Amino acid sequence: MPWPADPDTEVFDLIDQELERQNTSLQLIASENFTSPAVMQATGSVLTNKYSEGYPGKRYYGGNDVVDQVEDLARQRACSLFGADHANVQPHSGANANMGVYLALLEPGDTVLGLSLDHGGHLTHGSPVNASGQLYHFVAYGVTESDERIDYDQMRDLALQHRPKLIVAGATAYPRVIEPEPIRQIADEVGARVLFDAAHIAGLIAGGAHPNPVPYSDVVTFTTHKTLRGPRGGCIVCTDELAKPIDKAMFPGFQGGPLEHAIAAKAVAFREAAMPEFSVYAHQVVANSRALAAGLGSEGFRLVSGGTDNHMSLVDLRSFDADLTGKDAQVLLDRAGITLNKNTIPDDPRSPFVTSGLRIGTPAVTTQGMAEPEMAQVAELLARALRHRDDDALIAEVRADVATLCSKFVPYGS
Ligand code: DSN
Repeated sequence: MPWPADPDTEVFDLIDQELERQNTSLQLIASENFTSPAVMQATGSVLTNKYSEGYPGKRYYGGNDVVDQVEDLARQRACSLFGADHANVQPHSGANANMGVYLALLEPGDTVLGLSLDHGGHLTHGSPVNASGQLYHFVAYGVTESDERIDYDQMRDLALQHRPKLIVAGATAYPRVIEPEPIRQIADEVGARVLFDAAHIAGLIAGGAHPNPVPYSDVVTFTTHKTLRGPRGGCIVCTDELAKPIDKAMFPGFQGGPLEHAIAAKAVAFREAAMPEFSVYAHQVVANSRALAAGLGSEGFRLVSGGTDNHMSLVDLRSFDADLTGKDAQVLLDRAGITLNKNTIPDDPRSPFVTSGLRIGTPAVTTQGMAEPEMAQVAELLARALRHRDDDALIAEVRADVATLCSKFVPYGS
């Protein structure tokens, strides 16, 4: 039975449209990036055809000699990149990686500390609408009111009060360095384990631009598609002691067959991230983020915590325009060719669907070669669009200027 000869124009026309969108507009979503052609080649490879439930050397299906080598390579490269004892490269996503860790380390009802969602934490760090918050007793720590940075004193107080089995570090909307050492100290004081969710900053860690949490953590989870610039997926690295329970939790505990095409692409990305050029990239992501934050500050936006140490800024729109919500700003900026996401700011008076803030990231624009001068332009374009949001002609003008800027830095040119 041959495959259809006629091209599926419905789907492939849409993919062409998405390519055009990515090539001609600004991608400022902090959790997105432009992955390499080699990563995409592996993702689109014949490995997608293979069932390989289990782990290298212990599969439930035949024909896995090659797949075993692929997965071993990915595991070795992940360990070497982050200086870890053991890696599990099978999580389909960061959320799955976190849930796999909980399954390995916790019993339902166990107490866990995690960063509050509205202070920058993640759904899987105990949100009541997520399985993590429904299965385990999460207690939230937050950022200080004064400087909007993680409140390690509060974390310690809560740890002493609640005696958690696990402390979850890491964030999805936090623009500062997260120090792994004080978290380890607090955990040791109360006999807790540490899970560091490095989803956002994995690439900054790999490139040496942020401290490596591996020596201070029992387990580190991350996604491979954000600053790390690999395929969409997750990964867990851990101590030798936890290798068996973590592997057992991911499969057969939580997931079925691994996506070996994605695992091959993760291996490709780990190799790329170990290269000296990637360190230059990671440092430039931060330099660009600082330049963008400075530009946004000059345009009248208040930056949560006063600035950034990583790949993102969290912008409080109220200083720019008290009536402008994150929701409206996101929709308007989409029209101007500037893609980003609305985000709550600490203690946001508006709901997570409306928000008073925007999250703005530099991983993708840095990959396409933009540097500090372009970040100043991006800040100006963004402010201009929001300032003239009722003027269609001016929005169209910003859209044209965005396209001109992007035409000098086309990520996927011919
Ligand atoms: N959706 C991811 C992010 O944008 O941060 C987190 O899961």
